[in-house]
Amino acid sequence: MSLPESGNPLSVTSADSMKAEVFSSVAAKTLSIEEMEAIAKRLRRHIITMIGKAGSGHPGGSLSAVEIVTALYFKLLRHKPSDPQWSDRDRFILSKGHAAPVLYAALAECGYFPVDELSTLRQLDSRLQGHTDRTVTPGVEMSAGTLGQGLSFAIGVALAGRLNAQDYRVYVLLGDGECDEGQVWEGAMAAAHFKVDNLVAIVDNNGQQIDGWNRDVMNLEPFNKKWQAFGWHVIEVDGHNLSQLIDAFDQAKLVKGQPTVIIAHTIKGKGVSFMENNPDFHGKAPNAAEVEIALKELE
Ligand SMILES: Cc1ncc(C[n+]2csc(CCOP(=O)(O)OP(=O)(O)O)c2C)c(N)n1
Repeated sequence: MSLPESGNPLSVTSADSMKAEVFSSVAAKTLSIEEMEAIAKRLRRHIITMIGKAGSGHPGGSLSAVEIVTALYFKLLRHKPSDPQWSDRDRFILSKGHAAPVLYAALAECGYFPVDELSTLRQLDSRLQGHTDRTVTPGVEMSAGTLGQGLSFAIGVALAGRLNAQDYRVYVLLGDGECDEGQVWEGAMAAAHFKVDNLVAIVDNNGQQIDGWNRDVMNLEPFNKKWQAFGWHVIEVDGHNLSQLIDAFDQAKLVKGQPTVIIAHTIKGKGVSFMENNPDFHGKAPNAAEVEIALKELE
């Protein structure tokens, strides 16, 4: 399948919306790793461009999550961009709401709203605010920004699916720094207690948070063992390796009676040399010259 340079790889020109839906899901399932890598690169370009234009935002933690979000939206999730509220959709919940740009980039590329709209990031009256707002943005499941809440929210959504006998799955993306929040561990206990096996948490384990390295701010190790001790099935992957991510998501589907967490080892600022592992770009926009260099690196 050949992908257009920009625009919606999953969109079709047919006027028949039913056909379009079928095409969307089939096309997403059949994308090759190379095609998904091309999408990942496009998401990175969108992130840099929109944050650069806005003059504020969070590039580091958006760039580290690109492959995680790509694997979900372009391979794993059962969703209908033309019907964001479709009741049987799989749910993706971005708990680290400051990484909104990576979600907006994926939603636009899937066709939830026009790619051009990405340039309105953080403007007054835009549907794309700095932190996610489920009341205005098609495809956004949770209003976030206050760290620590997404796992609890996701457990509620997953339990609702169970109560309603729906077979959708729930994916929630947490930051590793976010795991300093006590509410994350209350949620972890509850999810295991209630055997919420339609829930997968992914931790974007980029090693850093707002003030620098986690090991200096609040040591999380032994992270894997903590999740295990709380009753979770734990998988560790290279969070920039799409094949490993897809395998992990597939493996999680087979786990019964307990929730799964995927600890995705990533690099903050991945893909842009001067942003990689650089806490300065946690919450700072690149200036015009930096945008130019970054886009050159992402050609
Ligand atoms: C409850 C709460 N406390 C503090 C903040 C400010 N804040 C925004 S991002 C961030 C660091 C988050 O680190 P991490 O979860 O590792 O995100 P990433 O490094 O992936 O961007 C902090 C402390 C917040 N948004 N919410």
